[in-house]
Parts: sequence; C-alpha cells; structure tokens
Amino acid sequence: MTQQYQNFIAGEWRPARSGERFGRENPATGEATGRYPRSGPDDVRDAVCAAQAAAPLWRATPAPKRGEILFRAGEILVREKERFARELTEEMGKVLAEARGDIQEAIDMTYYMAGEGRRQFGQTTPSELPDKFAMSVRAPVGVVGCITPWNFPMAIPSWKIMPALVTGNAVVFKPSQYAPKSAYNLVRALADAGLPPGVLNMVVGEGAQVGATVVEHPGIDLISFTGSNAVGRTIARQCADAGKPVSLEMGGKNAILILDDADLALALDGVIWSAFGTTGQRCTAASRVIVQAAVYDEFAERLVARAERLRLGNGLEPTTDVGPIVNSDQLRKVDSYITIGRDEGATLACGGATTNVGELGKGYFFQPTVFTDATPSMRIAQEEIFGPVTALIKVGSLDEAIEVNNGVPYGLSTSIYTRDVNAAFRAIEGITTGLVYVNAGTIGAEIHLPFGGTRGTGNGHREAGTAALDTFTEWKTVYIDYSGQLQKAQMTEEL
Ligand code: UN1
Repeated sequence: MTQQYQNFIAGEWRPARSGERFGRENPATGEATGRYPRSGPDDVRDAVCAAQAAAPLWRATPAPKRGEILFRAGEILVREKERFARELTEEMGKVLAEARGDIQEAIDMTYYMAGEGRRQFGQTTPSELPDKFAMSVRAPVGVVGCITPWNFPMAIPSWKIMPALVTGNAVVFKPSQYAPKSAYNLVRALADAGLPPGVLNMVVGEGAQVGATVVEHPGIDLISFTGSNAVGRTIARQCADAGKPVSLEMGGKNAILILDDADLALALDGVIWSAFGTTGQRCTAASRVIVQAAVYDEFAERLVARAERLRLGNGLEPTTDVGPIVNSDQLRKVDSYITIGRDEGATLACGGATTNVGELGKGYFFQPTVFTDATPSMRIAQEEIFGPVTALIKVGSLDEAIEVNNGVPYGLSTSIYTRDVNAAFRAIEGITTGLVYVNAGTIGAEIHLPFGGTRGTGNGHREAGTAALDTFTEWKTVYIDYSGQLQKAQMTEEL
C-alpha cells in the first residue's frame, strides 16, 4: 500500500480538513511514491494560528538553545542521509549522487545555522554623546511563510527554515506538491530533534490553494519564496498590497563564457555538468554557452559528441547520467522550446526529443539537447527553459561575451573559462549576475556565502550565508543613556 503522509500543525501530524489527498508518482517509473493531504485555506489558517501561538515562547528561547535543536536535526539528517537521498530521487528524479548532494546541502545549512545560535552578531559603537551606549541587535520578524520548489526539495527548504528558526521566527512551510516527501523528512527531523509544537508547521497542497493563502494571510509577517518568475512577481504584488516584506528567488538564464585561451577539456566538463546535471532543472543551470570565435567550432563538436553519449535513465541506477524531467507539464514546456529554437533559426545539433525506448517509456525523459548558431536575442537564449537544453552563441571578444551574458532578464550565475588572469578579473568586474565562477561551471554554490541574483532573478535579497539572517530578522537599534539628564543628539553644543 502506498504510504500516506500528513500535514504538520501544532506539533501534530494531521490530514487536510477536507480529508482529500493526492498521489505522487516517480517521474522515472510512474510508480506511486506516496499520498499527501490536498490542503486548502482552512489548513493554512490552522497552521498560522499554531505558529502565532508558539512564536512568543520561541522568540524568548535563548538563541543558543534554538541552535542546539538545529544541531540535533543535523545529526538526524546525517544518520538518515542515504534513505532520504533515495526517497528524493524516487520522488523528483535527480540521480542518486546528486540527491545525496541535496541532503548534504541541507545538512551543511543546518549545522551552519545551528552555529548562528551563538553568533547573530550586532554592532556596538560609540555614541556621539557622553554617558550613552549604542548598539544594534537582531530581532525575529514573527511568523514566516516559506514556499519552496521541487528541484532542491530538501536543500532549498533548509535555506529558509533553518535561518528563520535560529533567529527566533515561527514558520508556516508550503513545500512543492511534486516533492513533499523530502519536505516531510526535513520537518520530521526537526520535530524529532525537539522543536516545540507550533514553531514549524507544514501544509502540503497546490500553489493556488495553499500558497496563495500563505501569502495573503495577515498572520504571516514575511514571505520567502523560490520558484518561477511569473509566480514570484504575483507574490510580490500581493505582498506589496499587504505591506509584507518578501524575499524572492526566481531562476536564471545562466551562461558559461569560453575564451580562446581556455582549457577546452575543463570547459567541456563544466558545460556538461552545468547544462545537464539535475537534467538542467536548476536555477543555476547553464542554458547558454558563449564561445569566442576561434574555438567555437571545435568546442561545439566536442560538446555534441559528449552530450550524445550521456545515458538517460532511472536516477537510482549507477549507470544513469541524466534522470527524468519532474512531470509531464515540464516535459511539454521543454519540448516546446525545440520548435521555438528551430523556428528562430538555431541549429539543433543533438537531442531535441522525448524518448520512449524500453524502460524510458514509463517516465518523462528528454534527450540532452544542444542548439548551435543561436543569437543573443532568440527566445532560447533569453527565456528560462529548466530542462536539459543549452544554446551556443558565438562572440568575437571578451567585451562582447560580457555584454551578451548580461543582456537577459535574469541575473543569477555566470562562469568564465580562461587562463588569462587579467581577462578573468575584467569579467568579474563586468558581469552583473549574483554569482560568478572562474574556471568552474555555473552550479555548485556553497551554503555559507550569499546566494541569489539580479534583475528578474530576485528582488534584492540573498539567501544563505549571513545574508539569510538579514532576511529573517529586523534590526533593533538600542540607545542607553546613563547620564541622568536630558541629552539631545545632534545638538551637543547646547549641552
Ligand atoms: C537551485 O537550483 O534553485 O548552486 C539551487 C547550485 C546549488 C543550488 C541550486 N547549490 O547549483
């Protein structure tokens, strides 16, 4: 029998109030992976009530104690890593080695934020007045709504939930309906680690039902969202109307720049990994390769040869390089870009089709695809595809490469391959994305540095690192006057 999962509200595992459920299937095999509550607005309201009730006590809990609970959750994730990784592969398709990486990223974030229990540094600074003390401290925002995608179903929730918790917020968490088991595993680890009831609540369901209520509910003080640009912009508008702060991560159209002097074998490894790792379903995926003219033909030929050799399959098989696409809607979307690219005049150099050979017929598989002769303004070179498709663009110079790189509506990640240190530094200076890699691909950000991007990728916030603390706290500035008399700032000469 398919296992049934519940919401987590006020420390209890509960079905949706409506009693309705939905099933999720393995995108590689079509086998059932679990049944989940199809929650509605009432369930969100219950979760917000529970979070509001728990928030004062959690806020009053010393931050190092909050950190200790996170640390214990990290220990559970370490212990269960292998099982959680397999379940993650089964529910969303990425290959097992990458699923382990997803869990590891959550472990890293959990330990890192556990340490923040004893940091969360503010500032102490001299006052302009005598006998007066000045400092700033971080305060929690209140109840935080976290809305997360399916592509990093344990890592991304951890980027939001761990910093929110350690800084003293209560959380209402709405995971993607395409990967709720990983969300369950993460929440369960925190519950088993001793998180008090109501501090973290999870409501599973669809965006239109659950996500919209999380965004609109007046009891939620802040929204942190990762997902598509279209949904993110709608959320931003709703939050603006409600006067609610919102932190958005909304994808990318990332490029790898390859200069004439690059180590081509290294660049090739970087492109294969960044374009086709996670089946291209990363917001950091390289869906453009901007190549200087002298090495363009050779690089294109070598890339196509490598892409054609990649083995599609079930992510649990050790022989699989590229797993399935997460669901049929995404598969159709990826497929639609093949026609778009051809109609625009790009050359389909390899891939470009779904594949149904043998066992692959049971899942949502799409061939690793390379377009050559793409130009910067084509839709395949401008729009996020979120699948195993990359487009090669020929350029004459470093300056042109930087201009093409920056000329898209997103600004998440860029990589440059060159052996010329001057060119590398000029690129770092000129590139306007939030992440820049030199001689490494566009994917693989580490959790203790800021993560996020410019333009349509975000709205000025960063996740991870100490930047995450800025999202989930308010600064409180404190002045203590011990002079025993009225002192007037900016008017000391009148003292
Ligand atoms: C995402 O695709 O939304 O840098 C996140 C990376 C990973 C995170 C990706 N550490 O590719």
